[in-house]
Amino acid sequence: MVSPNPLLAMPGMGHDMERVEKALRESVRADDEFLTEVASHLIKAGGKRLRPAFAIAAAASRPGSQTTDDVIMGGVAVELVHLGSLYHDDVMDEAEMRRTVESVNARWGNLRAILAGDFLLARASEIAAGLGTEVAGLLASTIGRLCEGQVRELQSAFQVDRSETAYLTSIEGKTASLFSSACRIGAIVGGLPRADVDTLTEFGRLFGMAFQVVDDILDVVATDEQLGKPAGHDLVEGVYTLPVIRALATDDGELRGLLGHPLGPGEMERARALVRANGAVAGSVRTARDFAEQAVATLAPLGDGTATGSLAAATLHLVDHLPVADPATTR
Ligand code: GRG
Repeated sequence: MVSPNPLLAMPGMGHDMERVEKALRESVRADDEFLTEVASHLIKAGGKRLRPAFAIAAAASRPGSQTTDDVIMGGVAVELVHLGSLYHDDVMDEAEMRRTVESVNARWGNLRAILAGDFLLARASEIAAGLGTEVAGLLASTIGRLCEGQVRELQSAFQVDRSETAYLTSIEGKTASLFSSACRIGAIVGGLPRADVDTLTEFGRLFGMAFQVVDDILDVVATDEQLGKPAGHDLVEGVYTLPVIRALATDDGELRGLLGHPLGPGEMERARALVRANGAVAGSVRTARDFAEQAVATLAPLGDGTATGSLAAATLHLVDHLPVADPATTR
């Protein structure tokens, strides 16, 4: 979904993001021209670059700070892990589109997509090692958490009795952990006091939870054009996310009858319509808003500087611009 990210309005962020862009492209250059092309494919395709923006904003929470080259490289390392996970995720899902362009696996096949994804992770690790032992260890454990979250999701595929707890544990690993680490790495490299490092780590986790719940709501309510990839993809893959889990809990039997196995022609749209009609979407928006509000509240000990304000604005922007009715207005 295309909507301006308030973090980009933070003073100096436009310039910092240009530095990120340049460093990202340089970081994936290989001796082999073909590998460079495959590894650059999704970088050239765009993306919101949210994770580097969070690393930069976290570092800027220290009053009077400048964005050092190390902070930029911290953001680049996190974005490379994100990219590597997208390369591997698209192989698992046999996805054809990503960031509005042909996916790497669709263009060059699974073997090359996996190897190029590995290459991105290797470059991320090399950069992190240059930023110190703590950052290197943190990035490595975060890659592990992404894998754990993704495996949990795979293990519960097509399970109509997937619990909300199982869902929340999975998204904490596959998505929230990387936002949390983006903020933590920015704060560590930016030289913030330990208490602030921990505050920003928890902020990033809560933001990441809100972010994934919103992403999962959009899969049910948004159009292909709004998403830049086919909507309803989670239902097709048997990934039953928060709105679906909640719709199943109050379903008269039709949705449960459709799910639990691969969908036939037309069934995905029927399942999406049933979830949208159920009230589960409004409840999921409420949950996303709760995570977002908790994230903003977490920032309180940092005071009301520009960077902190931008982090809070970016968080509320996430839940204030959904193409669905917000139950917050009817509380
Ligand atoms: C090899 C690191 C690694 C992981 C393997 C495949 C896997 C385990 C994890 C997948 C994790 C995953 C794809 C989670 C979804 C995260 C998500 C919501 C991605 C979309 O993020 P945006 O909207 O994308 O920020 P852009 O394109 O804007 O960067």
